[in-house]
Amino acid sequence: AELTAQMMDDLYDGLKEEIEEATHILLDRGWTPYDILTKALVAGMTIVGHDFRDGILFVPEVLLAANAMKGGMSILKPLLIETGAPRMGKMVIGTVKGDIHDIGKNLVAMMMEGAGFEIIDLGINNPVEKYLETAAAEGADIIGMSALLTTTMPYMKVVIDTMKEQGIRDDYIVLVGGAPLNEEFGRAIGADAYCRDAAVAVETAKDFIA
Ligand code: B1M
Repeated sequence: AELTAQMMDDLYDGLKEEIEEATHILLDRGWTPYDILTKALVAGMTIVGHDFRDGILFVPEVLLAANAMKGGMSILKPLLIETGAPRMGKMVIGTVKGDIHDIGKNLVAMMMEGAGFEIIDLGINNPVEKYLETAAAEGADIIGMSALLTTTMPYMKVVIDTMKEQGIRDDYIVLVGGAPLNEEFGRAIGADAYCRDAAVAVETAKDFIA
């Protein structure tokens, strides 16, 4: 518990090497990758988010914190994705146009991969064409969209409406997520489901594929 508190402080201060070191220590102590992610890294980023909102932290500091978080995530990634899980299906995932937040999306991609899904990660700032062309070319089962800004989340509806116009809406399971979204928004834009976090995304995807 002391070490996780220290990690939250180090994340806040953007200390990447310290985060990496502590991640290794917790693994050595037998922590699961998922617990390290949620109880140390995501918990720490939540505090950063509050102080960012309140004008105590600014973009440069938050970038450093994000960079430190990614350091920890890159250690956990191989552990999360190496499973004997049977192949479940294919998902194209990306952050929507105008939005460059990618930590949550990366986490979802990692956990989905660990659960046996094949992931095509489109990265950030994706226009509708990118989602739809890739999904068609790859024969994807699921399209996943992430948005962290209230100004970019409406773009998810643009993607779904375009799918309807092209008559391909029902060819894919559409899952959406990101901090400013909620269940009601997901329903309103015509997504198949809103996923609160990465674990819910995995469970939801499994339910739809089964
Ligand atoms: Co930004 N930012 N940011 N930011 N940033 C937020 C989102 C904000 C809430 C901060 C705040 O004010 N409290 C605020 C948005 C306010 C609003 O829209 N109402 C905000 C703002 C304003 C901005 C800028 C506009 C700031 C500026 O320039 N003035 C700017 C926008 C740039 C742009 O995108 N065009 C900006 C920039 C940045 C940084 C670059 C500095 C950095 C991003 C670095 C990066 O991602 N590589 C950053 C960060 C780090 C944040 C906060 C602090 C943390 C986000 C994060 O990584 N969380 C964030 C505060 C917050 O969210 N409370 C904030 C950890 C992550 C694990 O959680 O992403 O929620 P999350 O993902 C979760 C779930 O949401 C879900 O599962 C994940 C794992 O459990 N999920 C999905 C997410 N995507 C999913 C997709 C799915 C399923 C589930 O698909 C199926």
